[in-house]
Amino acid sequence: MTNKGNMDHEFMIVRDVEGFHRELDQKVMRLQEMGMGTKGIMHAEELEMLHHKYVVMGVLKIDGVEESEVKVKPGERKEFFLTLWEPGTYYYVCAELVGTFPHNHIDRGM
Ligand SMILES: [Cu+2]
Repeated sequence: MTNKGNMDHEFMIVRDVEGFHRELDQKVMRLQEMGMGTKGIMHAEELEMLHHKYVVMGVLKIDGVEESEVKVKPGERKEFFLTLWEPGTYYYVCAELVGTFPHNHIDRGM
């Protein structure tokens, strides 16, 4: 995967994309109401926890190492292996907030 854009992106696999999207929006809104700034929210532990709640684990590997997501910086290229063990519907999303804050990249169709 190559990031040809000028913003950070990530690739993660989720099953409940609507639940993740909704909770992400709600959490960002709640942190804003609490007075947290943009940078603080982008690096908030609460959002990281939300990623962990929804991400499908055990399906992504980079250089043989299991990862929960693939992060790519502008211009960066990363090769990874995706193995889905169970049949079903999976979604690949980018929940980054950079460049779209307070919205996330899922809102932009990523
Ligand atoms: Cu993105």
